[in-house]
Amino acid sequence: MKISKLFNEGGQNLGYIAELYKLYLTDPELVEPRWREFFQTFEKEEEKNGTVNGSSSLQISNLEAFYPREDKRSEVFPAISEVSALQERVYRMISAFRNRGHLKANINPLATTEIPKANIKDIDISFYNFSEEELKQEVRCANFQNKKTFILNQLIDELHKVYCSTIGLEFTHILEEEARLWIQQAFECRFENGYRLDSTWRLRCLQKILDAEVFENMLHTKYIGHKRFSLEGAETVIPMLDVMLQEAGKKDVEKVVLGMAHRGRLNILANTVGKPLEEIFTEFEDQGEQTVLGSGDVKYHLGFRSKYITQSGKLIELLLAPNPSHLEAINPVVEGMARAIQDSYGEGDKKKAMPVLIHGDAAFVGQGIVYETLNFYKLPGYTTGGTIHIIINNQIGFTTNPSEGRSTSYCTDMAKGIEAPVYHVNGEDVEAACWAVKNAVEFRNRFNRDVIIDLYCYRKYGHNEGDDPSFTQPAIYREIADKESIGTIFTKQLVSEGLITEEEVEEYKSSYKEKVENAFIELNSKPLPGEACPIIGKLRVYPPKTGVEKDQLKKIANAITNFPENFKPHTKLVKILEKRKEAILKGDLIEWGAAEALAFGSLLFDGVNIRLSGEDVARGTFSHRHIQLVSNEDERQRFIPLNTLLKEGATGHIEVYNSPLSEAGVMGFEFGYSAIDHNSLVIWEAQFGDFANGAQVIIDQFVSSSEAKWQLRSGLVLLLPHGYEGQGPEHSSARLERYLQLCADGNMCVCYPTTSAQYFHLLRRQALQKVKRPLVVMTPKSHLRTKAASSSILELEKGKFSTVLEEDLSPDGKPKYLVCTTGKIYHDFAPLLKESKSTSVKIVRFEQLYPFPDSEFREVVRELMPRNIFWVQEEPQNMGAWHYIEPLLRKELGREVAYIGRPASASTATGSLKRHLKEQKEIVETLISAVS
Ligand SMILES: Cc1ncc(C[n+]2csc(CCOP(=O)(O)OP(=O)(O)O)c2C)c(N)n1
Repeated sequence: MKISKLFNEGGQNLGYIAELYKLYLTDPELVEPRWREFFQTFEKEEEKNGTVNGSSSLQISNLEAFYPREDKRSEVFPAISEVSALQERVYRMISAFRNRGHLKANINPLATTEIPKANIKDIDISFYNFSEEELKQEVRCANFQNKKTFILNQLIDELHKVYCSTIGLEFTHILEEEARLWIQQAFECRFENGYRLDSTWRLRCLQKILDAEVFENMLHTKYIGHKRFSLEGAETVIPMLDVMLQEAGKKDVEKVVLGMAHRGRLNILANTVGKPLEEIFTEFEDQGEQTVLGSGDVKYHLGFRSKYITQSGKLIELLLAPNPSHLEAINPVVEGMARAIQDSYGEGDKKKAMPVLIHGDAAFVGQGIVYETLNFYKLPGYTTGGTIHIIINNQIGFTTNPSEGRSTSYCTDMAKGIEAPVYHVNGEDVEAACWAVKNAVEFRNRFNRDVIIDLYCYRKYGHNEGDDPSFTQPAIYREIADKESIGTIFTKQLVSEGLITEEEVEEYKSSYKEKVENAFIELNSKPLPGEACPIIGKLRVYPPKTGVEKDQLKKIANAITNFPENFKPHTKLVKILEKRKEAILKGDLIEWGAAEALAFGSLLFDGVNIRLSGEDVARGTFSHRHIQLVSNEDERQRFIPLNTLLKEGATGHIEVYNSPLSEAGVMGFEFGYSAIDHNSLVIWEAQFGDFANGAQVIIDQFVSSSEAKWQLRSGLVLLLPHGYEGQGPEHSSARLERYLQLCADGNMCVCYPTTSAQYFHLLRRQALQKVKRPLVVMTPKSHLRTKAASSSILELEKGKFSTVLEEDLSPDGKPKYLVCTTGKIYHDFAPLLKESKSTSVKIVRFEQLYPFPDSEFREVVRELMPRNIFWVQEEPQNMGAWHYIEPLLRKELGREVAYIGRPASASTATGSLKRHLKEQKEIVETLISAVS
């Protein structure tokens, strides 16, 4: 008989059996041996019948179908309780508390707000119909608190104490058994195993809370109405971070990378990260006008580096990453930074650097980038061995209530998808919060998984200090106005425990106040700094040597097909790679993919590590790269032939990661990586350049502006396939115009190379350049393998990256027309111009658009007196480089420049191939007739 059939025929016991079976699936030990045997027998039978996977009748989800709906359970259960044994009801109860006890936990410090929860009956003891007699009996307890048996009454008390106190733990969704059982045991036994902080630590926590409180009070009185995004209502975070760092120190953590938004940031900077108070106040006084490099940023976005010494004398380096206003955008950046630090320790060592992300409740549930980042936790290219997440859950987002901001019960619910344990903690219970964070660090260290602490608290003021929150949340704010501060509550607790007196607390507060006052005095007695600092300054590229000796190129060519004897890639692929190798060895034309392999290989000889990531980058979207090969016999085996260059004397290595299908998350990660590791060439490639706008926040807030705002430099390369080939509106344009619009102060480099040699030298220039700035490259699709875009080996050996390429097609060296252009359209019109005998044209290709190569351009147009000047592009007039370059050309040439290209358009490209071809033909014909 199938289990499903049994359930169908199970009549009124159906729900009960289903529940037992659920319990059995969680852990077979949780059900009585006779039930265990019973389920095992049926499983075996189903396996034999081959129905386990086919019919999925053993799946929980299937069982749900048989399980009575919530409102029917109470009807089913009384009937069962009459027939079933006490022990089975006890197991059911334990399971209910482990699964759903958090719903009854006392985690909300506010009475006027409600945590939206389903009405679950089985965490109510009356549900189990225990008689007076039964309550006194000894029962088995499914290993609860590591014990075999309990008196039922005591068991019920303990279940409440463990699962329904000020921490509500969600952990039963963790499928990895060892991790699940570890956390279960740690949580159930916490009161016996060091839950309470010792008196020294309790006092230290009180100090931290008082520091946090006094700091906010001082700012409140000194800078009335200034935005500071106070931490008040969530001061518990400060001792939590302190405990977290202590615990991290014990677990061999040497570096912590912190990312957080505005809420409480100044407080954390002052009281955790240790930014000098004077510096913080300077920012309040806005004295930075004189000192800030670049544009600077508002005070609550700035980062800081410092050193934290644990009680046992261990030094931990802290890096609080600067972040933009865009909530949660910092998440992947912090992960990338942490990964870069971890990689610097050597392969696989994820323990020494720990990422910590502090979130807001509304942003955590609302911003998609949160999930994109959570999804990294186990991926080889992106894991950081687990992240500690702390949510400052003040139960409001600006003026929006949770009921308006999420469909889930908790703001953390999506984190269950990555099997992270979630601790919902009452922010007014300082010790509970400290235990949670300690346990979280231990869990991360053991299981390399993310952990989430959802700190339920409140926000004392409005969204910022100028807002009146009672316009929109009058009842909540009436309650908050009457609340005792966390400092007061904790002081009372420690006073009642006899650890400290009220007078000592007041004395301590005064001494901290004095410290803050002194910082003000110090600040105001200092004269303002004199000279304003320059902005970041024009990017002037002092090109390193990028040509590569033929011998080295040959070594790299040989490596392209160098894989172990027992590793057999697809035979067709071997032929392609052999052909690539032969082309290089024989000195034939080098296509794009080969030039890229040669650039990468040569950089390995220069000691540069390469990290390439993006969707399907290992093969390449257009099947042009094949940098990492897959064994034809065992798909799990992968091999990167270029890494065999190590044996030839190369000292760098290359890592290639097919990324998740995410743009913002992955680009953010690579940005973070590249901001920390300036010695590696870090490349993110878009599947098609069009998709990069999914990462617009990362491009706008980090790639283009991080140096101006925060002096945070990155050498990230964005490879963006771009070009009009009739593939429709979403496979044509990387939106070159957007990048050009973002360029100023030498913040980054935007290039559109037209040959494989140019691409080769560009990559090498980027990697070898000392001063790092991001590089955006429009890369080809249809020209990946064409002769037109291929180069000779000599160009790789001797050449360099030319920002401008010129061709004089005039018969007498006195061209009548100047045709300026960039990128792929050159390959469409140049052959026709070259064929036409009647043209007298000079073509100038801008291979680098920004920084504008003014002197190189001047050089090629010197003494030129053209009759007409044209700019040719294939993008519509409101897109591409036109609006950027037109004023520059006009300034350089002192003349009007005529536009040839598609008219302005709302959409990037047509969806019709025929229409595309017609449009493309028209552009070329217009040009030919204009210059004929
Ligand atoms: C991506 C983004 N959208 C909108 C905003 C504007 N904004 C700033 S704070 C805030 C509310 C944030 O609520 P929550 O995440 O709960 O943090 P809290 O301010 O309550 O600490 C909003 C909507 C923003 N900064 N970033």
